[in-house]
Amino acid sequence: YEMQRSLVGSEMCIRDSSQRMKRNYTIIPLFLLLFVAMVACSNKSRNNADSEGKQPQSTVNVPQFDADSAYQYVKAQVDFGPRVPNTAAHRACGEYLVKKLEQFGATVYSQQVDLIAYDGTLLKARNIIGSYKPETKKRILLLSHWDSRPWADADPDEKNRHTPILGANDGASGVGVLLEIARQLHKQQPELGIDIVLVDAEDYGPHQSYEGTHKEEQWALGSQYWAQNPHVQGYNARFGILLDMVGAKDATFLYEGYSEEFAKGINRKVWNTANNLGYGRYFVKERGNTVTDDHLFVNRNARIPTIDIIQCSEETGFYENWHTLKDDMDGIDRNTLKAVGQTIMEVIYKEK
Ligand code: AHN
Ligand code: ZN
Repeated sequence: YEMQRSLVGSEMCIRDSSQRMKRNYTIIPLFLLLFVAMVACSNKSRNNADSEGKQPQSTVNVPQFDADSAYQYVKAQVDFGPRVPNTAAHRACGEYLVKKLEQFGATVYSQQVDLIAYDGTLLKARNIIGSYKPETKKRILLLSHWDSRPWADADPDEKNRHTPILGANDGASGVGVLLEIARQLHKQQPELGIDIVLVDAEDYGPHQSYEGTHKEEQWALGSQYWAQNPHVQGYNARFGILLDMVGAKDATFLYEGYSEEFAKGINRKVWNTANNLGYGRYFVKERGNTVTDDHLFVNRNARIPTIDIIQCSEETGFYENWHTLKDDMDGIDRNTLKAVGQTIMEVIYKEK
């Protein structure tokens, strides 16, 4: 309001002085004053640039990833309820994700496709892609699945094993981190183009009680579709990073097997970056499990070297509340979101 008032005021000043111009020459010192002010201003901004970075071309300022913001994006998804394909919550969350990526200035692609699950269920699936600098050839791919598992088939309580899960960590955490990265990308773009690919129908793999054959192709249906039908023809990226279960307190991320096989150098780049930032207690430089996850099909079918940042543990293999009804917001810790988010920010903004 104050700003508007002063604007109106200065406008009136100009009108007043132009009327005076016809009568006398007081306008000349006014122009002089304006000129001096303009020179002073331009010097000031140049001085600021000098003091902030001596060589603006060689130093990149990596923005700060806001973990509170990421946490809110995780919660917003969980608040829809389980995001199981063919449900109203799933459709509403899909709309929310498209809206957020648009709000954050991405070029948004939506792939709506019918996919057939292992048990014959037709899934109304939707891959959602947000692209930054879509015209740029040099690109980085960031992925996470946004659906949640239809059943808590790993729940310790047998009667819960056919109830859908909230997937706060398994699903929403990775997407929450990527939405916060999108918000940062809107404010300041890195040199490379970035594609945020939110894949659907990752977690509709066979129920633990399923008697038929278990195959890896029964998982990650959305990423399999995307790898064979990318959002733009001939799509390629220098490398990809998949986020899966990146929000639990004291999570540890180890070198996952397929990531080592297909993209060892990217694993080293990311883990070294994390350790240099002081996140070595999360990014532990040890070999972990081999996991059938979205990155497998991106590596195999799209042939983009892609790693999986996924929580591993000795006891259960994954996150302790994996595929249980306890995978809710209580398991989400901002410090872990920050460690993962800031590491990815560092990697994507430093890439030349
Ligand atoms: C399998 O259980 C075969 N893969 C785990 C991939 C996954 C499920 N990630 C999250 N949920
Ligand atoms: Zn899962």
